[in-house]
Amino acid sequence: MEKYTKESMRQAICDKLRLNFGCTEEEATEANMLKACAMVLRDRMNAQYVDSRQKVRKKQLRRVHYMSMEFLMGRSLMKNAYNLGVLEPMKAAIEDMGFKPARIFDMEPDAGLGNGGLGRLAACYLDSLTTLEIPARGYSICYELGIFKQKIVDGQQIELPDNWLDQGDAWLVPKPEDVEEVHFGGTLREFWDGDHLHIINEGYTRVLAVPCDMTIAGYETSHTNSLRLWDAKSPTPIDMGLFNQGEYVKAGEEKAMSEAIAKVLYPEDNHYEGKSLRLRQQYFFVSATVQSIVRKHIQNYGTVTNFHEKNVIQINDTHPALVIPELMRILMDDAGISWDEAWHITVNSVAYTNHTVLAEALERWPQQLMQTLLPRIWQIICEIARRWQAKATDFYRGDESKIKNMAVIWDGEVRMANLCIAGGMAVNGVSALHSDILRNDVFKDACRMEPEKFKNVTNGIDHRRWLAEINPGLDSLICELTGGTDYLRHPGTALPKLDKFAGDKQVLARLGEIKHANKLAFAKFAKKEQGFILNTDAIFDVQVKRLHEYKRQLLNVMQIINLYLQLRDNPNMDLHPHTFLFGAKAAPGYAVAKRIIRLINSLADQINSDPICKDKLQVFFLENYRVSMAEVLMPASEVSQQISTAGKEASGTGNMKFMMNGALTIGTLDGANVEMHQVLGDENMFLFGLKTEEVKEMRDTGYNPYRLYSRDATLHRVLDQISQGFKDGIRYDDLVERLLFGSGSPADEYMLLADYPSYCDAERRMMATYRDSVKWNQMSLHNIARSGIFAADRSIADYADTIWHVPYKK
Ligand code: 26Q
Repeated sequence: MEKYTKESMRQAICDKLRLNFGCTEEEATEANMLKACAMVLRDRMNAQYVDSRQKVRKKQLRRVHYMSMEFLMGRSLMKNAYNLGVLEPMKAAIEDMGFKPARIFDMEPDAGLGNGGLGRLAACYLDSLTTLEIPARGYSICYELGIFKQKIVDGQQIELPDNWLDQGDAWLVPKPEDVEEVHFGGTLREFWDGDHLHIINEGYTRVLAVPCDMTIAGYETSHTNSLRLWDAKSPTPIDMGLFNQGEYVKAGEEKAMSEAIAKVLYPEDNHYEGKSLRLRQQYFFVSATVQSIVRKHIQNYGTVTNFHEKNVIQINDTHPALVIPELMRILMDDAGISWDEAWHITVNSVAYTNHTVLAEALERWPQQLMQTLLPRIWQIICEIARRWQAKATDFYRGDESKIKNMAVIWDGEVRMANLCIAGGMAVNGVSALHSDILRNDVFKDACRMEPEKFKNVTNGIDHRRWLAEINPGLDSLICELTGGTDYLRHPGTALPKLDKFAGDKQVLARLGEIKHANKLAFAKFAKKEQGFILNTDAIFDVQVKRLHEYKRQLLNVMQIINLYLQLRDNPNMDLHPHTFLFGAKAAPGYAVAKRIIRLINSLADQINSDPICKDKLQVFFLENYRVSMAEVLMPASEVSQQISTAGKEASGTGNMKFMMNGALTIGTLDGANVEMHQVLGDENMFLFGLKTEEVKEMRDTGYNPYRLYSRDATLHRVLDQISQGFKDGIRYDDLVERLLFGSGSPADEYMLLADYPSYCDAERRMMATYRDSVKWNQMSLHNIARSGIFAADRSIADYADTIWHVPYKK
């Protein structure tokens, strides 16, 4: 296809404005411009998509189906323009037409169809799947409302609906011709036909699944994939019978029930709640997806017997676990093959990625709910459970505790992780440490029985978005020093070339200048968004991630209070100016997390208004942390806080984004920090805290946070300050109580007090290093140079090699 020039791009945009909005470029609003630009790119991607599909069909390649309840896509205009290689002509054309490109890009709402790490990972993987030319499709739900918008009112989180489709539908193409029908409820009737047992469900409720597709462009390739988002529609607009009886509200109830399925994304992350609507969402998207995959497969091959050779279904956590019984159902009840044949196909098609070891996040659905909502699926799960249990009993010679651990159904609940282990061909963790914990702890017994299923694929991020696109200053420096744009396709081999510039003062100074320019840009953003005045000469010390006790935002708060109290004791203390930035959404029902947000705001209010802190200390809570904010923040960050209790954070991916943008990490040996440490060494990051084994041991031998509190005077002082609160008069005794005594949970469950002294020490080492800007920039350079292992291209290559067994572009 012809490359766009500024002129041809301008013409294309003009045509879109005329045809779709009936306006000229002079009359167009910024919103019109955004949509017109999106349409120009969408046309091009769709044209490529037709060719890609044809090629895949002709070559009969194995396809990857990536199923996830979340795809946190963020914005797409700049990303697509970048991948298509038309970012420059597009910016020039926009400018030529009298608009500011940055303002147009800023108009685009984030597609916030995800909570955090797991959802963003899925989005990064779509980019790499496409760039590596793997035939793939993502599947999810077209939520009307994405992750809530966070407002801070009087220091507290308020949730507002995120109606992203108002402005953000420009990338979606409805495909009504590919509609699927999903059935809920009903009763089963069994009958024999010769020697074949038929199982029929009668009296079920129908919901239509209508696909809305988003085309995905790769970098430097014409290969194109897509993300299929299912929208829920009722097959009947209204119940005419009820309507005619004058029951107007009742007449519309069924429609409302159906359409509620795609209304809203559940905002809990790393926490499971057994809500029936959530289970409906899961089955809705699973059933529509599996039906559509099997239908296409039969169209192409005329049989299901080779299904597993031509398809692989990767499931993002257990949320789509019902693919296993659903695929069994379709193969047996619709395609008419036997249990054994269907099982062979299923266990060779489905692979499961685990993202958490937190017990409260493992999905367990009540049998009652499963049985009434999905009677046939329940039947199949029972049979899977029975056979799996027989296998385990045989293997472990009836050892009750092992059989209990591995059970798919236990105590009236369906355990989704065990279902995935039984019915999948692979189970992978998302970092080396996490995969070890799965093998040796969480899924130990299953792993002994089927060790070959257990794999590791360390997470990665789309480095083209998270470095090149958002940090153009750093991108140019890298290109200059490594000899071109090779790093965009081969970061693992190109970025290490930067290491040899560690002694080059000029390069180090430029790195410092780039960071400073990015800090100014973020300060401008924070001023515009929230009216904050950031000190751009201060260290930008950042903790952004979902709010959760295990992530220990409170530990960071404790350390800041300590610093503040020291400054109060000694206002002339020699302290390099320090700006602490927090960003975090709390699940709306997570009261403790919300209290911590309020505490951060109370502390910020105190410190930012205390004259003693002027030009020295600042604390800000960034409202509504999201993908598009991270894109401005990552390039400006200098310190990355990755301080979870060892063994709790499966991987982390924010840690990788900071590293790639040259921030230095203060962190525990948790998740992917372990692998970061392997490439960086002690000398290029600030490690602290208990290791996974030590955490366990301390728990087992009786951890006593109260003793630490009574014996450590600074710790005592910090916690008392939290209890008492700050100038706004709000006390936080509840949080301190939770640390010292626990309340329904173990005291200091995440061991903040145990790690506190070592954390303060790491902070001191970091501040001392910051004074030596040459040293700092050297470390920063090494971080960038060695971040190549965290590119999503590497993760996808690992999946392709070890789990999917599909070829890809090298
Ligand atoms: C489950 C049932 C009902 C309602 C909600 C949920 C639910 C939703 C989202 C459970 C968990 C999540 C999200 C989990 C998540 O984001 N985990 C993170 O995944 C990242 C990518 O692998 C890792 O880097 C993080 O360590 C992990 O916390």
